[in-house]
Amino acid sequence: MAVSHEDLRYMAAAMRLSRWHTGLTATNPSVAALVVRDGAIVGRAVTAPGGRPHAETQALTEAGERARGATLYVTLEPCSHHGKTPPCADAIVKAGIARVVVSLTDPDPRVSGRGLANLREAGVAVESGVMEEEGRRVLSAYLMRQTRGRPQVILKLAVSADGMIGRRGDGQVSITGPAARAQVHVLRAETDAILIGIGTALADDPELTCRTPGLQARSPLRIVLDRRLELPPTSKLVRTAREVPVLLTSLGSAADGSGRPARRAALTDAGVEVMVTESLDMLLNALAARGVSSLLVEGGAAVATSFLASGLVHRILLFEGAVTVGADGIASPLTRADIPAGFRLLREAAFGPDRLTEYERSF
Ligand code: AOF
Ligand code: ZN
Repeated sequence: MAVSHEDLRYMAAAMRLSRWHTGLTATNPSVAALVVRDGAIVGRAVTAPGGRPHAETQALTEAGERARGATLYVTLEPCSHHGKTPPCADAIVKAGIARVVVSLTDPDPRVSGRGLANLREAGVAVESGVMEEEGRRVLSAYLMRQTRGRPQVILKLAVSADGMIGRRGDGQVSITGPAARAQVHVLRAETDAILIGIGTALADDPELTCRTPGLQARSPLRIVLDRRLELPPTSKLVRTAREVPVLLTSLGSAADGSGRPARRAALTDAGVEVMVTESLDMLLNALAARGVSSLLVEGGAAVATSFLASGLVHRILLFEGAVTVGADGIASPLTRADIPAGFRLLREAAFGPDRLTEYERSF
């Protein structure tokens, strides 16, 4: 059976639903499933927080007997492996689903086409590749970790009208207003980890948590590039390390970080994890290995420059504020006029007086 207009409509609905748990399902992607029978949705679900149960089994439970003969829409190939839960493909067959419409096949080596093959063998009609481009975007972080062994890197910059990202010295300056800041908090909730340099940590004493009402439980792992372990034990990051994890990474020579045992001990006693890696590449590999699929890079200029220079950035979010910083400003490593080659415009949006331009690079 060919893909109908109705199939596209339900798959689009499933894509929207899947975003609901982005950032909440740990190493598992946030997948959505809809059971549709006689033009009505009789079961709908998204991968549960923490990653289990999977979307399909929950949607089938909701549908109950109505699943018999129905169509299941799912954003990722149903799993075929006995992991922490039994295979979704088996549950689909058992529930009597007649047709399964899928966007992407699952690159997890335990699945990788076997979910679809098992369904077909059991006599279920399968349509895959439906809205595949949108599916790739929605699941881009998971795909990056599974296929490249690295998290998807999102670089966020807030640039003033005169091209600055901050002010030298003590004078703090707010480049964007409350609406843009709220958007950044939502972004933090959707990403698995957030990274800043020690310069920004010392200058701003940020908390880097998600403080949007209702989303606080989604704060990401907080990472500071801190070669000499300079983050003060009195900083907000260290003081909250037991509630939301903090990872200090000492890049480059192992000597600096590990050569300061007293500092290291004070930090680890406060619940901070210290990791020595030789390069950004190795840091990203280590993060992916522990299940981090997306990394938000938030500052400052030196960190942004080194990520851009090493070609590790997949998405750029450029917030442009209406304020002017002036001569003592810190110039942004990037403005709309010099977005690196290979990035294409994804969307533009306004947040109060501020403007967001988002770019992505394909890999
Ligand atoms: C599905 N439906 O909703 C999701 C799936 O550790 P486990 O056993 O939970 O397996 C994790 C893998 O399951 C993950 O790598 C991915 O292949 C798949 N995710 N599969 O059928 C879902 N979230
Ligand atoms: Zn499953």
